[in-house]
Parts: sequence; structure tokens; C-alpha cells
Amino acid sequence: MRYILPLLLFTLFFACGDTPPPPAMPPLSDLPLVPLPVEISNSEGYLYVDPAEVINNEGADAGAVAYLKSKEVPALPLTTNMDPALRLSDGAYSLQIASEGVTITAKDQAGLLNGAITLEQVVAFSPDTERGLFLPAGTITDQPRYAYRGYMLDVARTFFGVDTVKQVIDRISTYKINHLHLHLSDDQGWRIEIKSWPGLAQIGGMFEVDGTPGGYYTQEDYKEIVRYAAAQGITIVPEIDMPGHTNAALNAYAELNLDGKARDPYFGTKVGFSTLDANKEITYEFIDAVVGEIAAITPGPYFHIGGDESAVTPHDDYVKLIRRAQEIVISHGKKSIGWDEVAVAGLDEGSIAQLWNHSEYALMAKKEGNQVLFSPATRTYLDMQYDSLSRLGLHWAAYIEVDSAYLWDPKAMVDGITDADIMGVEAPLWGETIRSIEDIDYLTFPRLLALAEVGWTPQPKRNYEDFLRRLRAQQTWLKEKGIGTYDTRVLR
Ligand code: TNX
Repeated sequence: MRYILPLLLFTLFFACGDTPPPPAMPPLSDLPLVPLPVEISNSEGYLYVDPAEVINNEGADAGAVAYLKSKEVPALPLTTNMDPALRLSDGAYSLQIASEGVTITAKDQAGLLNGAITLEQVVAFSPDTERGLFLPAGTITDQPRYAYRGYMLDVARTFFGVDTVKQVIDRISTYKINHLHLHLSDDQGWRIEIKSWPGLAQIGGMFEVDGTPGGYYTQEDYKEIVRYAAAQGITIVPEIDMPGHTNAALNAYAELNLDGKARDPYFGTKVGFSTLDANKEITYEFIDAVVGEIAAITPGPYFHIGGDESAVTPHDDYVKLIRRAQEIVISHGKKSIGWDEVAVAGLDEGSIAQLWNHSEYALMAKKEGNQVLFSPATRTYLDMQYDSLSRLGLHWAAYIEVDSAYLWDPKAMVDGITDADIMGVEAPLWGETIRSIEDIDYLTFPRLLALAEVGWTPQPKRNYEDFLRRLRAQQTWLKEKGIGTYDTRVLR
């Protein structure tokens, strides 16, 4: 009798090799991945990762390995192939899971990272048992619908320090958001050190909405954000808003004002009352210094010049200033992005209009041969309340529940604008009503997952019911990670 158990174990060991039988496991194609990949095919079998096994990933891409480690994904046998000759679009990848290990193939670094991000989610939703990790076998072949998938954080109305920005980066990269637009200046605050105009940050950065203490990033802080974001596949897009939304600069430097008198700090939430003087040369010296210093520490291709809600700037002055600002941005080697109104100024080749509120301006930009970035306030504004009971947010554009954030198609939104004109999508989180990472989470999640799928997954593959199934599991995962996602009505 006492020989039976060892004998049984002995037989089992040899019958199965050193791979224990798997627990019940959904096929790869059933995992709740967001954004949904283009193609998922299932194979027989699975990958078993024994926690006792020592895994050496030295041969794999260091960026992908570092990404997985930063997201606390347990080490597993990983091979990466970078093949520039692959006939795939930028950011495309294939991820193969087999009993021997995982293989990611891409033609560029962004693609390898996208593969690693998908793997992060595959691991999160596969059985992690006492015996180790089991991943269902199969192949994912995937590529983005749009090259640019963005998130905007308004650090001007309310200042968020480097650590909070890093937390935001950790959260958004998991959904293949690859641009973080930082709204670095507004009426209420100036948030980045400019060495040649030190008062901008030192005086203009003192406060935030409600008159509470503000803050700003030193250039070293900003570089640290850029570096941290890049490791997760995210490009920083800096914005200095002009000619309106400039009270903080007008507070710091009297000479920038039309009447030469410094403005008082502003603690409210009104818009459209401040302007730079388009007819003074010092205005352009200021713009050149600011754009120059920030461009020099921004490896990404874009510089955002704002341009929205310049209600007290005469039209001709607005056109003059936006034209010169674009030239300055180009002279510092960047592409200019502006909120949709900038189209009235005439856009230079390669400049981008960010549609937020006026489709006619987006059409104007398209007619001039420029690309449009889609951030329609009625669908993508994360500072809009979910409904009238939401504890935070505004509602001037709409109430945006998850169904409304998901059920739209950028190319169908404006007559005459097709996917070829659309650079991508971005979800802005304006800062008037938020004070903490908990507030950021409440307004961002789960709606950002809808935006992520709008930006990534081909329209014919998108299905709202299936999205809700996946969202439910994602919502649980977010909560497990301590991310305070809003309890959306659509899942109740
Ligand atoms: C409009 S959107 C603004 C911002 C506000 C936001 C609040 C845009 C380009 N300008 O200044 O913060 O509404 O939702």
C-alpha cells in the first residue's frame, strides 16, 4: 500500500513530462483584452511557467523585458524578433504563445512594446496557480487603427507632481495609449521652469484653481517624466497655451500685457479673458524662448501651442500670433498642434488641428492638407460627468457614460473627414474639478478603455456587447490594483 502513492506520482511525472496538467483555462481568444487585438487564433496546448525555474531573458529586447518587469509580470521564457523588413504598419506586432515560450515579432520598438503590453494583459487574465502560471497557446496578430492614441492631463488648473504623473503613465500605457499631452500653462498656473524667463514658473506657478498652492516642474523633473514615459512607449506632448489662457504668464511679466501692467493671479474657472499682445516684439521673444527651451528637452516630434478660446484677441491679431507661433515651433524642429480654432490662421505643412468643439475648423484644416487629431468634447472629454450624480466633473459638452464614450466612429463624425485625415484620438482630462490621483482615476476609468479601443481596434471588429464583457473583467483587475475606477451604470 505504501508503495502506491510514490508509484502513481512516478508514473504521472513520466506520462506528462515536467508539465503539470493545466487548470481550467479559457482559450486565448476569450481573454478580456482591451483594446481588442485585430486577430487572435487559438492553438492546442499551453505555456506553463514553473515559479522555481530560473529564467534568463538576456537575449530578448531589453525595452520589452524592462516594461514587463515594471508591471510586475513574472518572468517567462521570451524571445523577441525585430525585423524592419516586415510588411506591418508602425506599432504592429505578433505575439505567439506556445509550450516552449512566448515570441514577439515586430518591425519597430513600438511594436515590441505593444506586444509586451498585450502579454501583460494575457498574464493578468490567465490562471496563476500555486503551481505557477498557465497561458493558453495561440497567436495574436495586431496593429493600431491610428498612430496616435493620446491622453491629456491638465496640470495647469491643478498641479500634479512628478510621482502622480508617473502613476498616470503606469495606468494608461496598459491600454496602448502612446502619447501623454501635458497642458503646462493656463490662466491659473505656469508649470514648467523656463531658465531665461524664471518668473514664469516662480511667480506664475505659485497657485492653482481656488488659490491653493501650485507648483511646477523643473527642467530636470520634466526630463524625468519624458524618460519614464518613453520606457512605457509614451511620447510626451508639451502644451503652452496662447494667445489666450495666459493669465499666469501675464501675472509674472508685466511687459507681456497690452497695457504693460501685470495681472493678478487668477483662482476661478472662467475662460476667454486673457491674451498676449500680438503686436509687441517681446511677445515673440517670449514664445521663442519658451518653445526653444521646452523643445530642447522634448524628444517627441510635437509641440502644442493651444490656441483655444482666445475670446479677447482681435481676429487679425490671433491669426498673426498663431502664424508666428507655428513658425517658431517649426524653427525649433517640432510639428505644431493647436486646438481646432488654429485652422482659421492657416496651418503650415505638417501642422495638426485638434478637433474639440468645431467640426468646421477640422474641415478647414483638412482642406488645407493638414491632419486632424480627434478629441470631440461630447465623446472624449474625461472631465465631463458620467451623469448628473457624478461627484466630479463638468457637463457643458455632455454627460458621458461608457456607452457614449464607446459607441462612435471618428471617421463617421464629420462629413468629409475620413481615416486618412485622422492622425488619431485623444482623451483630455481638464483639471478644474480634480485634486488627487483618486479624482483622476474616477474620471479616467473605465472611460479611457473605450477611447483606447476607438483608437486601436478596426471599426468592423468593435462590438459593444463584447466590449462590456471584457470591461467587466478589466474593471475587477483595476480594482485589484487599487485603481479607483468609477462604478459605471453600464455594468451595474
Ligand atoms: C474648454 S477644450 C477648454 C478648457 C477647459 C475645458 C473644460 C479647450 C480647448 N478649452 O480650457 O478646461 O473646456 O471642459
